[in-house]
Amino acid sequence: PQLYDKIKHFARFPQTGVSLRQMVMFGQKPSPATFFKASQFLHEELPIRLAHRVKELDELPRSLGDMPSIVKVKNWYAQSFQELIELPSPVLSTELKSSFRNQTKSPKSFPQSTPNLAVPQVKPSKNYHQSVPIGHRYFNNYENIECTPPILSYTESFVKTIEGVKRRHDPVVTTMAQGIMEYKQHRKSSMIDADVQQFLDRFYMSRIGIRMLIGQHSALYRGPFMRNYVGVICTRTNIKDIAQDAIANARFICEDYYGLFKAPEVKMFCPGDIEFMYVPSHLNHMVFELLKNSLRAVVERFGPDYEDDYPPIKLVIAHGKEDITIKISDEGGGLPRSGIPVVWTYMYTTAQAQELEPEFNKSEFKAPMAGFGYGLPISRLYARYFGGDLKLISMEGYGTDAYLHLNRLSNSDEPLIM
Ligand code: W6P
Repeated sequence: PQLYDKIKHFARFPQTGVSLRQMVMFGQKPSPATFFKASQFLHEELPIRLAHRVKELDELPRSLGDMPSIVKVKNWYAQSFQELIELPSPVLSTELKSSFRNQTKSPKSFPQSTPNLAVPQVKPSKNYHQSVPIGHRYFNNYENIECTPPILSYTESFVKTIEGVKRRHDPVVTTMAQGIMEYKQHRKSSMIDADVQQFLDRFYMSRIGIRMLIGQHSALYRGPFMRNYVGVICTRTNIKDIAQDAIANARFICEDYYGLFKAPEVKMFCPGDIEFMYVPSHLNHMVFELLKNSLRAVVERFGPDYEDDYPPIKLVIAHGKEDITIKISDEGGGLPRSGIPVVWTYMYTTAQAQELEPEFNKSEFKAPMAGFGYGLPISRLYARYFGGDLKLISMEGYGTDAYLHLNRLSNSDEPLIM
């Protein structure tokens, strides 16, 4: 009741998108002050994003919103919201926000949610060039922020809190899928499929963003600190290496699933080494997903006894000024044009949604090779999240081409609908 008032309040503020480039610039010289600033940003941004989700889950038609699994998910969002706003935070100074916030989108005043600590910790230090630890106070010598023990312990507990939030939400995709199945069994057709589809696209896109921000922050804080990495972003992602890795994994899964000695070959065509800024786990996830679909189509078209004669799958990588595109072509018989939209829907599929989390540990489950899971729609959201896209073109009776476009400039803002 009181919590829901706060949620309503926070849901009135616009979400602030962060581009890949901004994430890299912000995380490049991590210092205690950087973590503090980033924590302050996230400490107001995450509750806003969570509140938008709770509100939207709350406003779903009863026939869907009252499904037990959907209620469960909503409660996770509300609980995470509460944990964040109840975590005491040092006073927010306005200029800290400007490093991320787009002024035009900013509301006039920010929610005064978090109880302020008694000590005024944030204060520009004029003599920052002389900064040294004095007594119990630590001065950072280039960021103009005093890193006092309360600041450092705030940063620490904030990271712990958001890591807990991320863990709590691990089962969201599977639980939502369960909720959709509950709705399908019990539906009095109040919500048409297209609306469910749009809602889920928005919901999962938002989830990708929240998890990216949390994952990035936690990786910047805890490491591992690897060369060419800023948090979970690799500034020199080698697309060929990732494709090779995804090919090996997808073929292995295919052999395992169909009991084959040799899965269809995947021939890669890549002009030299292409490096760009991206999140390797996202990329691996998308390419792996597409390859599994192609492999399945080929094996199921020609049958398991065709083992040595499968037509190879072609993987072509192209790079232009704007885009890097990966095309994956199979001769798996294709899909009728009328079947293409179905590939992107969440409604027609049977569970097994977990396969499509990038962090998902493959060894824990036996890989589902069969049927369209949530794999393709969620992969398309991953592509779109950083300004790319995923398209399918099919020649019924021959095969399918999948085009994965990745935005090479990486300065597109996060897509934040609502
Ligand atoms: C198919 C169906 C499909 C979906 C996604 C990617 C590739 C393919 N091939 O036959």
